[in-house]
Amino acid sequence: MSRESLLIYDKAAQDFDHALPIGNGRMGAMIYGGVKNELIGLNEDSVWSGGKRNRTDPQAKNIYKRIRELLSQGHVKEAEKLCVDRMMGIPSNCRHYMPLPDLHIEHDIDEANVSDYRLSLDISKACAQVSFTCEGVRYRREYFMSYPAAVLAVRISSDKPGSVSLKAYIDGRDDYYDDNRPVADDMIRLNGGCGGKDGISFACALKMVAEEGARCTEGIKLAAYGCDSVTLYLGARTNFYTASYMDECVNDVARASARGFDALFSEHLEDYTPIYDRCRLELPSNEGLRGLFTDERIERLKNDPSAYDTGLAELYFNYGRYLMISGSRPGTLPLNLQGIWNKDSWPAWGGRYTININTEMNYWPAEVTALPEFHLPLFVLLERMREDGRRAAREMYGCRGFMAHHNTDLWGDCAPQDIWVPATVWPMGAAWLCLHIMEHYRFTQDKDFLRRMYPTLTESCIFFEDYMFEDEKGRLLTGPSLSPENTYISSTLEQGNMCNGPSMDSQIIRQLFTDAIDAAAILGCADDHTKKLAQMLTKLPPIRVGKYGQIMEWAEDYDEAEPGHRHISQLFALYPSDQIDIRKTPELAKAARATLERRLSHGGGHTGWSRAWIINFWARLGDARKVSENITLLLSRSTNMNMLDSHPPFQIDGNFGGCAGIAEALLQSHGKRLTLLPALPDEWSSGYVSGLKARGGFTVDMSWDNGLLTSAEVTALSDNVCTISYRLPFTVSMEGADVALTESEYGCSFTAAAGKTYTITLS
Ligand code: FUC
Repeated sequence: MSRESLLIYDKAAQDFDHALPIGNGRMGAMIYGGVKNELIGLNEDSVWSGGKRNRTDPQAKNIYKRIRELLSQGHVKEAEKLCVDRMMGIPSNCRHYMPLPDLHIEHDIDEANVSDYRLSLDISKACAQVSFTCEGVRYRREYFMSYPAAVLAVRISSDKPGSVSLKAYIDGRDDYYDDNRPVADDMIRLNGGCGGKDGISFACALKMVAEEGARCTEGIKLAAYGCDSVTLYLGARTNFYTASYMDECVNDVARASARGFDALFSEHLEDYTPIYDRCRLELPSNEGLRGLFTDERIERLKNDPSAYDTGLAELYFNYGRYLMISGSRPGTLPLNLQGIWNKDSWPAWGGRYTININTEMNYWPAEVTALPEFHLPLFVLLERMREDGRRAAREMYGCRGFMAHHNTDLWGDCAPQDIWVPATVWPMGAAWLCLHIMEHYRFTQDKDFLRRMYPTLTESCIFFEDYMFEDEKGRLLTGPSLSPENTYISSTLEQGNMCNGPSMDSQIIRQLFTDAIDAAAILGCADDHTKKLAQMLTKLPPIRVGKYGQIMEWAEDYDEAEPGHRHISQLFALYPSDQIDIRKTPELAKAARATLERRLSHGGGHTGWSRAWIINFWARLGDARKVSENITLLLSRSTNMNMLDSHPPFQIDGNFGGCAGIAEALLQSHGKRLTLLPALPDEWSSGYVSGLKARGGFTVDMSWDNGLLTSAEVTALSDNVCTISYRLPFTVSMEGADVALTESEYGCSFTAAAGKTYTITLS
């Protein structure tokens, strides 16, 4: 078996959903592969629509408790009206993401005579290629985005000297750039801005190096005639990162061109490949299917509901990791709704950080698939949110601490977003993001990180200490709030969104307080505040089972107006949290299953991200068949031909959620145990995975055959108790010697020593 790492097509992309993404974390490019007119869509992650601002409405403070009261009394419509009138942001939207101009290459080719066309993306090398034959000459274009050199490099060559003639230029929406002209006889620079005096300004520089032949500038274009090969270097910088952005992008391309394409490409491979290779998955793949073009493989699944393509699932996993490495790096902004790849001046949902599921989902595979440092940009944004989140807490709710609603932007805006009752007034955004702190610690065991982020975690808890209220039953509830985007039907048959104490809020707060208490214990800094959190935990409403045997979504056992709704927020407790666990809370796990079955039987899972979440749920419930079915549905119904996730439209969260779901089928490490192959689909009967990470700081390599584990190795990062759970008995050895095991309710435990590798063998 070899890894699935190639996306390949026999035609150029006609639209964005066929174009292939490359990126260096900060800059992104979509390669369309046109023969005569090549279009390369460009992005830079800090190109957003404007500057930082304060949108909180202090009037909210005078009204939110009244809204809470109205909701308790069942006056839902009145409460919702007051919310819309008095609790929205001023103005109502955060900033939104925008594209850079495009790079165009006009290749002097007789398109009518082109044959043997190929467009491909090799994700094991993070480079794209276009090749074709025209009038007996074979042409090749190679594209990669270098992280170390901070440039896009494109080489156009052929097997016949003197046959490359082309023009290259950068252009796009001219309402947002001021200047686009040659700054040297081989370089063009475009300067632009996105509006507002404190807004984002950017510059792109394009440099051409030609081998033999002639080269000149023609207006805004760089032209090459009769060359052996032409290499283009493109740099982009913004004032978000540096005041000298105009000079820096010129320096980037000057430095890169001085070193040359081959040297940059070797450096790129040295940078990229070790990260990509940290984790390897090999599933049985069918050679016949491997011979098909990628769009044919996806079409095949669309056309035949009973078909599956294990190799494509493997490719989807590898692609998720590729997109994370290419879409964000330490020091850049986190992945937004489109990662960094966006063509629209006004993208769907503004291409923002939607933090009622989507941004969190982007980071689900980061730890388990061995990309922990790629998680870090999220924490930088979280830190940036604290200032605005404090203001929102203080001015809108009269509370200490910090909080955010359901969106944020590059500046960390925390005020309400949109004027949309089903989503806008939801106080949980910052809290959910804060759960990533302990998650990063559990995998990496990085105490310094935890120490640095602990104040953020506790500051989020402090908001809820002030904000929650005790109802007549003595329960601590949030409100006014909602269960993200879903509508209930009350006992009086009234429909509503706003409510007090939706289940997801209590589940997030339970995890938040538990994380803060655990972090304090690890850091040895527990105090009276930690004790208070422990007391408050006992007053949070428990997870409850409703009339359909389902996990209740709201504090009352309401029906849903749309029982197949894409959000399944009440199962937050099953994944990503582990408050519902098949071993520890079997009754709740049964109710979680009923919840999923109810959602799915009403057409649930219709967006890519929702389907991806469902895969993770089934994996946690140990249902391999459902995992397999839903992976196929994700591939066939919610995957564009370039393998990017489709909401529709393109939204990258499903790629990451799906990647995490595949990992979750192979290894789980919640509930203080490592469960090996917990939901292995029958079609993945034999396989191999290495480098998966587990909570507690373990690295896991495994092989299996006929659906059964053949060997597993667990390497410990630090001294720690390791509990292994597998459905058959096993022994553990280290350096050839047996390791004594203690049986516990959920597996067999031993004390692992830092740096040692333990071999698990079936007995
Ligand atoms: C939430 C979801 C939508 C979409 C948007 C970006 O509002 O309900 O489906 O993913 O975020």
